Amino acid sequence: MPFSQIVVETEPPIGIIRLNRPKVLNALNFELLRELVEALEAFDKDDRIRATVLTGNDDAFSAGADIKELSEATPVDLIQRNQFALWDRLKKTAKPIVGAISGHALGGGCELAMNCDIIIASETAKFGQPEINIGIMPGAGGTQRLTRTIGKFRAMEMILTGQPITAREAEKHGLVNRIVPIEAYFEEAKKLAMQIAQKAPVATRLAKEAVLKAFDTSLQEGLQFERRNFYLLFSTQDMKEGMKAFSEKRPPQFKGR
Ligand code: CO8
Repeated sequence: MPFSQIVVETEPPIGIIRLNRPKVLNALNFELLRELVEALEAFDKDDRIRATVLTGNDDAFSAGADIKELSEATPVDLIQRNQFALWDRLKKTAKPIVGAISGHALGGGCELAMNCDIIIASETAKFGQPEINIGIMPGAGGTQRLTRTIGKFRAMEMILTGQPITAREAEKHGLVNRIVPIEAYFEEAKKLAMQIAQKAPVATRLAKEAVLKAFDTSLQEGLQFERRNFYLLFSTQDMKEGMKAFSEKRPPQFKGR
């Protein structure tokens, strides 16, 4: 599949997607988002791939929506382009995504980071929702995901002042899993993706789905959802294999069946 705004690599069992518009700090234009969603959907269908690392470059994960593309847009343009349909598809990615984030993660870039399942940040990473500085507000989930992740008061300050936070602050407030030196963040993310990729694929998928449910259901509904997924795993060959391997004191051979 030819891509012009991202670089896609496979190192089975992991896939790697790099945002690749370095001259504009990986600003998210429509084309980039479309390619990103297509690449993630292709990985979801590819049995060789079990987890993805999503990254930018050392200076920028992404500085947000492409302001040049947005500046002339009318509400009708936005509706016709239907960019949000791409964000909805992104949200449905089934396999785990580990974000390897360095430099700017701003606006839509911060929102994209929050669509990852785990975030490894370099010590230079900066997270922010600066939309207010250009007369708009977060539009791809920032007001909701940031608030649920770091709490109302911190989210309110970031969104109303537009002031970014450092990697250290992000770590302290639970917006990233951990910070590593800039030379190591990508490798660390790959290592983590590789670790996840060794697990039973169906269990991984259903567990991710159940954790994400916690964002938009009541506890009771979430628990029911979790239980259904739990039951479902007892119909997989991998469940039998995992438990047999434990008894036989050997590593399991998961097949994704
Ligand atoms: N869009 C387009 N171009 C950008 C963007 C962007 N978001 N960010 C940086 N660039 C470009 C600059 O224009 C510049 O290009 P050129 O060299 O041609 O002038 C190049 O990247 C380098 O940028 P700077 O010279 O500004 O680099 P600095 O190191 O001086 O500053 C900053 C870095 C602080 C990151 C600065 O570039 C900046 O403030 N960027 C804008 C950040 C921002 O406001 N992001 C939010 C955008 S709005 C948004 O994300 C809404 C999401 C809603 C999603 C729903 C979509 C429908």
